[in-house]
Amino acid sequence: MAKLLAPLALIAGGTVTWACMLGADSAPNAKTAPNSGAQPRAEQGQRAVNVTRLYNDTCAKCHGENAEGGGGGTPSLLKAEKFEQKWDKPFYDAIKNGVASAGMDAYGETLSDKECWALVVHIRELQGRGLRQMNGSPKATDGVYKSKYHNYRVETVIDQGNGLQTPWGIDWLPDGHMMITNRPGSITVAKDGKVIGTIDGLPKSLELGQGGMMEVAVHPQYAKNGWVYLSFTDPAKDGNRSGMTKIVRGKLKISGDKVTWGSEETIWEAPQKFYNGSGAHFGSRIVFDGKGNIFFAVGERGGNMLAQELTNPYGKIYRVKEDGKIPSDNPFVGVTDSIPGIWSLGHRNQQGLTMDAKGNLWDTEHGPRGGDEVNRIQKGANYGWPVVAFSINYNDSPFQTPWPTPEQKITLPVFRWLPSIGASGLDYARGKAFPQWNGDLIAGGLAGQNLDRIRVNGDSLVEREELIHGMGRIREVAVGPDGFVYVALNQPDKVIRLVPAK
Ligand code: HEC
Ligand SMILES: [Ca+2]
Repeated sequence: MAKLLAPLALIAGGTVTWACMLGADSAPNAKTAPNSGAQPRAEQGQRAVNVTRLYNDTCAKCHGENAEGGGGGTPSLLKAEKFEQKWDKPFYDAIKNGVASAGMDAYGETLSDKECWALVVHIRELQGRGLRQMNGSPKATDGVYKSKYHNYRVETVIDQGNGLQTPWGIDWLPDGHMMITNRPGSITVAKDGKVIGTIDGLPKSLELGQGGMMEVAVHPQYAKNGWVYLSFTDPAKDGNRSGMTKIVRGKLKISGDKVTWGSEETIWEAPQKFYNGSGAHFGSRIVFDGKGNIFFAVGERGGNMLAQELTNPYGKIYRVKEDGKIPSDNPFVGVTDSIPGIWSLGHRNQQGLTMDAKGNLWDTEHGPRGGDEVNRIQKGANYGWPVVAFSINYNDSPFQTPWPTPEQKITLPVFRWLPSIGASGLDYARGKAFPQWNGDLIAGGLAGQNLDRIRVNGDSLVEREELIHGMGRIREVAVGPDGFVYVALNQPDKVIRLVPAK
């Protein structure tokens, strides 16, 4: 035990807090905090432990620098089974309490809970990398991918070079027109796989970091009412380079190849004081519940703890009527000073939102480093950011532990990606194309470049399967009227789809 402690003491003595490093003058202050970007800081006075160093100094002699094991006969952790999320807690407990029978010490007295959890995150990152190297990506034989229930081909729908620029959202009109939003501010319209042009007269949006023109959502009764909903980064009125997520609806006039936007109505916007210059976390998907309401997501805009404040619009999922009015049975209506549209809180950057055929609302959201989440969204629930999280800080220092106390009343994700994939588009399988996937969530990852099928029963993960990997950053997943799975890629900017194969 004493031998193992030596490197730890060194780390503790050799680190400094943010405040020391920056000097008193430039220490983070309240004025800059909400705009300071995505990275949560180590708390003041907390040892800023570097997790990689901690692992290499303390654990690698037995577990190996890449979790490959070997030291004193320690088994490898690079096994698919040990990568499953059900091992989160047992891994954490092993580090905290030791494994006496195996000769592994308990670290719970010398390391904080956050440090013990950060070591699990580090092991997950090593496993993610190691298993990918060993197992590679899903591969096609003669163009056909074989998966557990269905075989499929990947087809290009709109290739690069056709005007797509960081495509963000996809939806279809009943007559087959396909609309694809481009983050810089336009919407591409295609018919039968051919681009016919872009929509004229759209609201002005601001491409600000991760924000810009984002979601397009066609009303389920479009044939009757003609409404199309958009979310985008609305530029601030003062002309500064700052913005905030805004939701509008409007109607399209289509004559030949000319499509024009008009009859615009604002459905939701925040007061100007909440517009900021951060390029982080706009959220922004829009979902219809079929009962006259829409749900939409607004990210935490770099505001961290503000995601917990009911008086602040950041980091929330909203429910409003289709015309923007507030349903009287929303959970925080009448709670002093709270924003009445709020449906759930404690979100970070929800870039995936869908309501399945049973009426369950699902989101996917980004953790910082590790801990991207799939949540089942319930009325009034708190999803924890930044109080509990599966992640660590981008700078390799510990952040939080994932498990709340009962008093905190925080709802845990049903699934978390560790390491992060940059969770983005989300939809659920339906229709005749892939019947044995029906009801399963299909989720995409930006940095992870992965498309996952996720089956959940109630709040438990049943299975997860990777369908494609490494074709580009996946920003949007949309199951088409044909039941095919459409995917908007970024780098290269194109739209592909999964179609059934024998
Ligand atoms: C003296 C060697 C040794 C050191 C040092 C050591 N471990 Fe272990 N550890 C083991 C052995 C052996 C096991 C048991 C493996 C098994 O039963 O499959 C184990 C089990 C574990 C497990 C549970 C694995 C499982 O398959 O359930 C985790 C997680 C773990 N160690 C993490 C760590 C971390 C993190 C550190 C550093 C803080 C550390 N260990 C330090 C030898 C060591
Ligand atoms: Ca959460």
